[in-house]
Amino acid sequence: MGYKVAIAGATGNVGAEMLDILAERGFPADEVIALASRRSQGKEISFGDKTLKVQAMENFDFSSVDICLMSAGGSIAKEWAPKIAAKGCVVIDNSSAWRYDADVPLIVPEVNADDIVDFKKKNIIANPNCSTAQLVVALKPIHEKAGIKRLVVSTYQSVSGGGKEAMDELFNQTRAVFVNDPIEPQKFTKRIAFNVIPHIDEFMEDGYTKEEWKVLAETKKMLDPTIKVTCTAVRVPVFVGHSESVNMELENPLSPEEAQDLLREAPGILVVDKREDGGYVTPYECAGEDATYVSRIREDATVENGLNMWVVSDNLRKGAALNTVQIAEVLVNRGLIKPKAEAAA
Ligand code: 2RA
Repeated sequence: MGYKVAIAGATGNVGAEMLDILAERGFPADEVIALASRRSQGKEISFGDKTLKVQAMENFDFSSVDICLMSAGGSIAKEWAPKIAAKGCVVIDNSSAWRYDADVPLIVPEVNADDIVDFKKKNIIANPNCSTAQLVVALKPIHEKAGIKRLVVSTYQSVSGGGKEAMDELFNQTRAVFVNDPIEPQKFTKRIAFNVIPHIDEFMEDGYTKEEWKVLAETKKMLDPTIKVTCTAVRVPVFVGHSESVNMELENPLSPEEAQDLLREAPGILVVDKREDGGYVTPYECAGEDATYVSRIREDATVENGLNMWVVSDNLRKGAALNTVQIAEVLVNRGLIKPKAEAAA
């Protein structure tokens, strides 16, 4: 007997990827329910070779649902996750609403799958921000072997991280440049076509943005609170795929060759690092892929035990939908939840 799974926010970028990934990976679901706001009620969306009719989340009874994969934004998650969890349905939420709650595990299965047991405290599990998910996958083997003391991260984030409207804005502005139409930024604060913007999410008092703070807070929660982290998060005119320049100061020496070998053995990582023209990855090549790609591994000789690398992944997949489904797989494969229908039979 399989699980009953609901997707809350099924009509968004990430919701659609969640449905695709559940189907691709053959998640053991007997029933998958697509939920969204009342506005989208009745809309049809595809799930594998089936078509699902979107239902309104407001009217939906979660009592018989085992797992809710949620990508509906922070304020909806804040209000709805506890209500859904109270019905005995485990919520795996993709927003930032629950990530920093001490009673909610923040999980990347390749990094800290064992922390998942804490889900019992609130019946909620948080999925990290896209830029942190791929980062910690690449950092974990290095931290285990050589101990990371300090990190300097610069992100190059695609517009899909800002949702469908942000993708449309890049498309429309790019077109406008060629046909000489006026460009008026809407979702972005400045023109994004043929430009880069050093600003993602809101500004905080210390001058950092919330996106940059998330990289700090989430890396510390999942990997090690003693690591010092600083970050600059930048939006770039790429549709899908976040890239990151990562500078590390390690406790112990680790040569680039040793780092390559470690990363090659680590789960979820593909190393493409040929030190020649084109011997590295770009986001365009990683869109639609599941792996976290690592290139340009090299020594930083300006500090003791310094190392640099370039990390790229599909932000809608490993950065969001894939990681959420992988968390659900950990719950199932470790026998942490049983289908409610099985208990009732
Ligand atoms: C972004 N990090 O790229 C966000 C999405 N979670 O805007």
